[in-house]
Amino acid sequence: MSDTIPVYRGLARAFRLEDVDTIFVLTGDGNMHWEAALSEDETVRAFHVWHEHCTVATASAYAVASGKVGVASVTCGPGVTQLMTALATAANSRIPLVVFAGESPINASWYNQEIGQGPLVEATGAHYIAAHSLRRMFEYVSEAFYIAKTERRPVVLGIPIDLQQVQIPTDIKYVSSANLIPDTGPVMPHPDYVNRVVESIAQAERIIIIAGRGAQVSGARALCEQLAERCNGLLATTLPVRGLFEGNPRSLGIAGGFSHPAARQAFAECDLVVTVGASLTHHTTDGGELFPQAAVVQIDPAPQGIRHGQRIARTFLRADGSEGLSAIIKGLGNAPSHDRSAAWDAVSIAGRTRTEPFDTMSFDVQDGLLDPRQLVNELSRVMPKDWEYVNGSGHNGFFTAQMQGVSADHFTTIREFGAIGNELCYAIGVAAARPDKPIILTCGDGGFMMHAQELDTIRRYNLPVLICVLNDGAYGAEIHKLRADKLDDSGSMFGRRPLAGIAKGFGLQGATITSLDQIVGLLEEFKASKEPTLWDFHISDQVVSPMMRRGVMRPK
Ligand SMILES: Cc1ncc(C[n+]2csc(CCOP(=O)(O)OP(=O)(O)O)c2C)c(N)n1
Ligand SMILES: [Mg+2]
Repeated sequence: MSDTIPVYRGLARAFRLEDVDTIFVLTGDGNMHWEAALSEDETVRAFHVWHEHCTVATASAYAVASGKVGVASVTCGPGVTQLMTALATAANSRIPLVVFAGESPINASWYNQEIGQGPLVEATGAHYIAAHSLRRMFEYVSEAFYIAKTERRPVVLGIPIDLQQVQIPTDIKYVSSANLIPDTGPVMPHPDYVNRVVESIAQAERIIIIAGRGAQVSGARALCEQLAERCNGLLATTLPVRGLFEGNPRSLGIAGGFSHPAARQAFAECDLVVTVGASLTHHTTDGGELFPQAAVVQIDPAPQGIRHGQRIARTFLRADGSEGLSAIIKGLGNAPSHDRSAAWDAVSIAGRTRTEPFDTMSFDVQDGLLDPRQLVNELSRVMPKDWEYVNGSGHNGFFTAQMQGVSADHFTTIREFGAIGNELCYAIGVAAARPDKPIILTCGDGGFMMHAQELDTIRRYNLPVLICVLNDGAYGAEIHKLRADKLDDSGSMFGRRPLAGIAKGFGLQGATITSLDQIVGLLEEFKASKEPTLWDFHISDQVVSPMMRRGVMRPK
């Protein structure tokens, strides 16, 4: 046995020591040796995709669904330039990722794929490590994982192709990122600041608690519910953790542009919003218009005064969600709080979000086409709620986010950079993270077509994905804006392509659905086979979502 190994083998070993068992790859000269060495380990699953964008997009959804660091890999130069949209999305969404990328040979006088990778990557909000020192080679890996985990952002490791081949001694001492991250426990609240929040709550009559991803991660769901119960309050969530309070009679659903009309009314009337692990983005506050009357308290381990250009709160409690809420509930004491039953009938307001339609506007739906609102109601009625739901972007995303009965534990959406085209990738990433569950992907025809080649990846790995395309024959979000501005929409109207046939061409099952009556029978077939399947729902392009009607889906 040789007492030296090439650097790429040492790097593969370092990634294993970072507990990496799933990678999303497109190979080239810059990463193929590392990938092959890593894949020799039978516990490692490599998903090979058709486009580099999809390595990072799939790894992003995998990271969100698994709670681990997502790992993607591409070759240098053109492999890296293809990543810009997916890296910017991951950076905006605060997703921890490590991308193993090659770099052009450091000793070459010329290399045809050379480009300044660092500035490109950094411009997306991701971090770039130019791994040029042999002595530091393995420290770069632990540093990459350290930054990905502690700063919650993507890190691209650029390792020159020729350095990857240099022989090094086998006895590498690798210190993993897990050993470097300070173990300080949850952020505990300061008692003076707990008292301030207790006072704010004591003075308020109509309180709504908004929980975000931070609340979910810190396990604060039950404490949010306890606080709402205690002060006759209501509960809402950000879009990414939609369904966190599923089944709770005080749940209003989503806070923001996607809110139900009854929830909007409650927000307009409330006098205090308490956020838990939610940064109050432009979406969640509906551009600052959702709760103009309310005082805002933010409970977060890293509170922010300004988010997306808006002042979001005046009272802050720096704390982990669970620790903060426990202290507040304790501070409120055992004595009954003042009677807020006359302030509002919270439970019946919340009930209206489930019993009343989310939109009643009438539109001329052409014969043979579906109204997306009725489609969503039917899907809510018949689809199993313990499957995994992945929600896509575009105009359709408003409708599908209104589905009832799906808990946050089974729901994934990544929309922060507003890019379409990731839908199939997100379904693949979630399928990789939750291999025992069928995945229901809802998406638009435009986003689907942008990376339709990944149908083959779904087929090749035999992933139990049911793709539900809400096919309006258009880049729908665009046509509604063009029509509102009285401009020609034909450049965004492609017509309904034969998507079921396209899916069949890739070896999936496919069906065109023009009547809601078809769904139950087709669902039985999918349940029996769990074969990758595409349902092409022909929906009307005439139904305009309330959010679009309010002009929210366009820059202001
Ligand atoms: C990468 C990217 N290109 C263009 C856009 C602009 N855009 C936003 S929504 C949309 C249409 C999406 O069409 P589809 O997926 O069919 O969904 P629909 O709006 O029709 O429901 C487009 C082109 C974008 N957000 N991202
Ligand atoms: Mg469309």
